[in-house]
Amino acid sequence: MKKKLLTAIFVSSLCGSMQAQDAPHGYPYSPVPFTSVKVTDSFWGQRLKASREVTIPLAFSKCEESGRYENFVKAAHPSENYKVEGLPFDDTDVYKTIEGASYLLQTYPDKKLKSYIDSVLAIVAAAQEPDGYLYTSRTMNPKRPHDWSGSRRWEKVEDLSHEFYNLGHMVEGAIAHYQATGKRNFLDIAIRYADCVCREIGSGEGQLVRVPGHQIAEMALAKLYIVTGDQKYLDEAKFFLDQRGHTSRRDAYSQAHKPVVEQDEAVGHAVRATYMYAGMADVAALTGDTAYIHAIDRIWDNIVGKKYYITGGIGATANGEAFGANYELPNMSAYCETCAAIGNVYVNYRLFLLHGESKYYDVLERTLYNGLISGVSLDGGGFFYPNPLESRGQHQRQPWFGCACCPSNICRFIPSLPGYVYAVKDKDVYVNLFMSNEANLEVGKKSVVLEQQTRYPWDGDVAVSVKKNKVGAFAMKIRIPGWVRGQVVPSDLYRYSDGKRLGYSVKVNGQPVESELQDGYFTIERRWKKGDKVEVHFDMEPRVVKAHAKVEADRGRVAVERGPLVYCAEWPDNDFDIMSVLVNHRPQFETVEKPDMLCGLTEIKTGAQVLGYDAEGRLTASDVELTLIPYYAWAHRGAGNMMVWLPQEVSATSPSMPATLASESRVDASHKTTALSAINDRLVPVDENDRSMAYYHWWPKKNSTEWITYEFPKPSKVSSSTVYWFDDEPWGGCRVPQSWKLYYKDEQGGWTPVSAAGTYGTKKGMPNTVEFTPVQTTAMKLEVVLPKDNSAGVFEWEVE
Ligand code: FUB
Ligand code: ZN
Repeated sequence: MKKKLLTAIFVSSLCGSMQAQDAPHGYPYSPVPFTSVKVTDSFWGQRLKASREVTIPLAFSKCEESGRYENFVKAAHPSENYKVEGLPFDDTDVYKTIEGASYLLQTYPDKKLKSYIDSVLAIVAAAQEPDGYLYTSRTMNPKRPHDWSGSRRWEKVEDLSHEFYNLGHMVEGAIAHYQATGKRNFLDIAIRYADCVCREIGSGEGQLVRVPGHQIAEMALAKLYIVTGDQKYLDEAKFFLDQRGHTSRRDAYSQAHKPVVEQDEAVGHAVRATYMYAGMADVAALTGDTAYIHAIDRIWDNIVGKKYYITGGIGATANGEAFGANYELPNMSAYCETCAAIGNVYVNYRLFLLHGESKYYDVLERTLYNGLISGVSLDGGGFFYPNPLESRGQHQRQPWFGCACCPSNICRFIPSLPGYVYAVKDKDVYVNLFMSNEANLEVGKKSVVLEQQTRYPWDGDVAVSVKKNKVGAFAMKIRIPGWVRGQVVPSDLYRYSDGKRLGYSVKVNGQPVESELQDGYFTIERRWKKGDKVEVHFDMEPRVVKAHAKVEADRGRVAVERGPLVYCAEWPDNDFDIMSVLVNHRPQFETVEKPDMLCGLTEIKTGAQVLGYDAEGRLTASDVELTLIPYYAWAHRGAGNMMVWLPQEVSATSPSMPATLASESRVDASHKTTALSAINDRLVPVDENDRSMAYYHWWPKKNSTEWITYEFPKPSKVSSSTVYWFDDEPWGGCRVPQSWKLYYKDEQGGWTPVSAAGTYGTKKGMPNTVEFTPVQTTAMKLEVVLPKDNSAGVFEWEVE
């Protein structure tokens, strides 16, 4: 029997349009949907505007121009002639962009956008197979589907096919669209695909037992259960969780090394992991299964205690886009995928909804203001996939990627942000985030309208006024952030090292009030009247942070924060090499408001020294004023150096090295990227396993002959050259080359091979030196034959 859809009022998308007290989501603390919160803030208003005016239109146009729509058209008319290209989850970028656009529609009705989405959905619907299966990477050419898809449905779903991942994003997008428009054209497609999966996957007779290779279907199916009331979707979500670790897939990369309820460490692919933890929270809330909750509590402790960047990023390593070992938090090579930051927000939000403690919002806020929004440029049109904490200029935001998971996740996350500001439990109203807004809340089934005014994160004054109150007495619970309470994160991973104590105060109608903090909240319980005003003041000063001694990458270094923002040093603000800086042991700070810079920000200035060498090679130190900007604002003014963890001990600095022939040369290469500067930056790995240095690579090219050239500043005599090869086995696509060779520019301007004395070595991450008969020349060429099945890369190429 077809179930009747629950009306929109009962529908929760956890930030969808459910009204608080209906709580079919099962969480003890109820979300306040983003549709109830009108953001009037300048900081977040700017981001929301950029999302509406740039990010989402851009993503739609990229879906169109990159052939993602075309894939659906092809699937509607399959042919053995189609070569299935791209990635088998390209369909999800379409779903995710529709999801973001649907959130916009709820706040900004737009007929044109609505009908554009309808036209896309018509194409999507036509691609669906009669039994509901919708996966263009197979349907367009079932005989020769995508390489990652397997020859039959679900054959590689635990590996790389992403069939369930596509389902998950489809369902999320479809629910958002249904809630925004009341139309079922997307929801029905998603229900048909979900039904197909529920029919074919399970423990019943004739069904296959499979779990998602990439999680998200767990969260999505739980939501589909809430929307439809159909128990089978919740059962399927639970089945996916409970079978994990029991099928043939049993590795840490996909969090299948143990049954989920036995896990206690965050491991493997960080996006997959966070989506799974969020799904566990949703299913736990709906089923009351506390074993899931105990597991995610343990995993959360592990993340915030050992695997969490100061910027709120997670997933330390590019190897498998994954969590690293405990305390493995490198800076330059930090992966910190934007999607993982979004996943981390999902997890912490849900843990708050389960436990009601402010520490989850402390983590959420840190991620949100730093490592998440760094993932999108201020104008909304450029994206980071990894969000490193240090750069030599090799990282720049891009308008789109072949693998576009991050931009399309930004599409759906930013418009949903207003839904994270408040929560309600019975007659308690939680003020969790600080941004100017007007919110229409349901408290004890009655309406309460609050207005929040603040310049946060630039200052710590927040005013909350009661505009309407039909409920009478209720408790307003204001989160006192960890950064005010002297706690960088809810663990000993980071600590303030400046000995300062910040304070806060709260007034009601101008009168100071006191409260013992409960779970991190300041509670004001009273019979509120229209016009009542709460004024909260948080002291906001620059703070110095040190990392746990076990975090090797941060030893001898400090980070600077102010309020919820982490700061960094970036090249355009400092006319010296910031990589050679040494921060004073007792730094004094000055803050400077820059209303016209990068959408308006507050800079921090502090005294420091830069270290270098004089002509005779003696160490020199000069006094400088170091300027810091918020981390999220970096990489908006061209390519160059950036650093979050600033050396404070001499052992951590890298004094500017004397120039070398290579560093003074003009570099060119067969594959032009912003990483070219890594080739002659004078930084080499410490050993074969050190991947923390910047590198240049030719990926995804393979089995071809590539080159790099140095054009010297003046004719020079050279007789030796050293290459440090980059190799990211087993996960990455680069290996040491098949072979390589050196050439010099001869007098006729041609390339002549050098007369090498020894062999051209290919040890990874180690010096491979070739001596040759000296030549007087203006340029050198490094010719590289890439491995047959992989690409190659270099950390450094030296010439002497
Ligand atoms: O596999 C789908 C998405 O692509 C993942 O979430 C990202 O990490 C990227 O690998
Ligand atoms: Zn991503």
